[in-house]
Amino acid sequence: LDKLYSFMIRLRIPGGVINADQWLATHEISEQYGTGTLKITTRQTVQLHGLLKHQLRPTIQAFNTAKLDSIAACGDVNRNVIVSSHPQISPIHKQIYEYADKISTLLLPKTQSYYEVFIDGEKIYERSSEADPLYEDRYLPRKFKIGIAIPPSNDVDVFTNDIGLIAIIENDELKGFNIAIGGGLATTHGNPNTYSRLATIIGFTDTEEKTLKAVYEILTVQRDFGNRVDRKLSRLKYTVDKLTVEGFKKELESRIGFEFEPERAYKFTERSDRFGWEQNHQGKWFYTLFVEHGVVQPYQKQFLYELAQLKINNFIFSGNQNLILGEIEDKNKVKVEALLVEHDIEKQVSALRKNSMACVALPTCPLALAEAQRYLPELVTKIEPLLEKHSLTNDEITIRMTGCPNGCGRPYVAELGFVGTGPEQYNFMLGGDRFGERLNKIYKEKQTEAQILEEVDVLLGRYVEERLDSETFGDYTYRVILEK
Ligand code: SRM
Ligand code: SF4
Repeated sequence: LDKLYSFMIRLRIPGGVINADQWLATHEISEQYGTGTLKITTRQTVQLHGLLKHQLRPTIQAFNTAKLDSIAACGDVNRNVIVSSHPQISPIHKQIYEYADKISTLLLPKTQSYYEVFIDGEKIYERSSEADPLYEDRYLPRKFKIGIAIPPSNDVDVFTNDIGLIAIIENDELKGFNIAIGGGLATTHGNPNTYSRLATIIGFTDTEEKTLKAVYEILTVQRDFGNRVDRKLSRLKYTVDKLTVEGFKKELESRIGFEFEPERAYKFTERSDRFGWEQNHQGKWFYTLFVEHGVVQPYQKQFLYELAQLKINNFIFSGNQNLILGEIEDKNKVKVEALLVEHDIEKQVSALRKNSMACVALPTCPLALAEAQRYLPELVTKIEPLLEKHSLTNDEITIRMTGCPNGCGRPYVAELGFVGTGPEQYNFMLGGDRFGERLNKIYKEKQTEAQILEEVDVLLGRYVEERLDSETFGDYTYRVILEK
């Protein structure tokens, strides 16, 4: 008898877009194997939990048949590449979105073991012939993440990625990308050498060739200079600080053979998803569905299954753990609307809840010290009356929670951040801005629910009294509360 191992599978979906057939396959696979729950992650993909060891192969094979895979969704390699998810943001969204796929493919490990182990068991290459010029024989020192933002939206929290690309668009034409390096969020309680860091822009590239080359070589610098002794200090952010930004850039430019142009101007003015109906420049419709912390509820799952059967839209996962029903022709909108009504999908949700994010945490995450996705909905319910009391119900304050300091729900760039320290206790973080351009800081340590609610009440009251014109909650707490 073997132990009853249970696994989680996370798909690699660059840019987070799948078609209706792939949704149907994912639905059916989740019904057949695992817990039945589909969980949308903060990096535009889905996870299935609770797969038993003997279910792994058939699950991965079924995904493979649907042209979906989980290669490099975990491990010391480049992870799922994310890109601003709302195609209606820009008429050239598709062009930029394609970079996610190109970058993901460029940085895939060359090993064929995945197919050997999970798909047909056939040895495709001799190991010696599996040359991998990028990862060589040692992979990267640590996981690696890339995000592409399409201003004005920073829904991917671009500066929290190891590499952040910011699309520079002028007159609906893609001019190139500002390239930022060294973002990363995780800290470790009690280890002062660990820290969150927002990526630093090092310059601009104007062609696809130059952009891809720069991205590729940033990984080779990290491969060659990254810390391979202490995994707590091995992300790119520490390598950048060790070499200094200028030193890193110099090493990079010597590898790419050209110098970066100065960064170009851009502006982020939004980060949350655009819920409900929106239309793009071609008249196609997009409907953004709120999925609290990415956990697709049974009634939503049934709705999505029936919708997918009509094959009139695609499915786009957002970096905020929500789902966009995309590319709907005008003539088909009414069919989607009918299903939305039939399944009672459209619920009244407060602005705070819509802007909330939580990581998986308990019971499946082995690193969790406290609850997150199972508890944040309850905490938000308790904060909502306080918002009403201070006439802030429609204020789009961001609130994020994680069960430990690894930061999977990106709480360090929220206006209200809660980072688990132990059962029912959280570090209370304040001062992040609304659009993900400033880290927050610890305001109070190890807070219980009662303490959190008391503090939030006072802070909201003071905010209403003392804010400057159109000052956001995050900017106010940064200016007034953290200053002191
Ligand atoms: Fe994460 C580890 C879940 C996004 C930083 N993360 C984990 C593991 C795999 C726990 C483990 O190692 O055993 C979690 C699985 C829990 C479970 O039961 O499913 C887990 N991370 C998640 C997801 C599912 C959270 C969610 O609720 O959406 C996100 C999956 C993203 C994806 O699709 O690839 C997720 N993780 C993030 C993010 C946010 C992001 O990337 O935008 C971060 C912070 C950003 C960063 O990387 O700095 C993040 N996860 C970590 C870390 C700390 C890494 C570090 O630099 O030290 C770990 C632990 C580790 O790697 O050792 C971790
Ligand atoms: Fe697990 Fe911590 Fe990530 Fe939450 S932040 S999913 S508790 S590793």
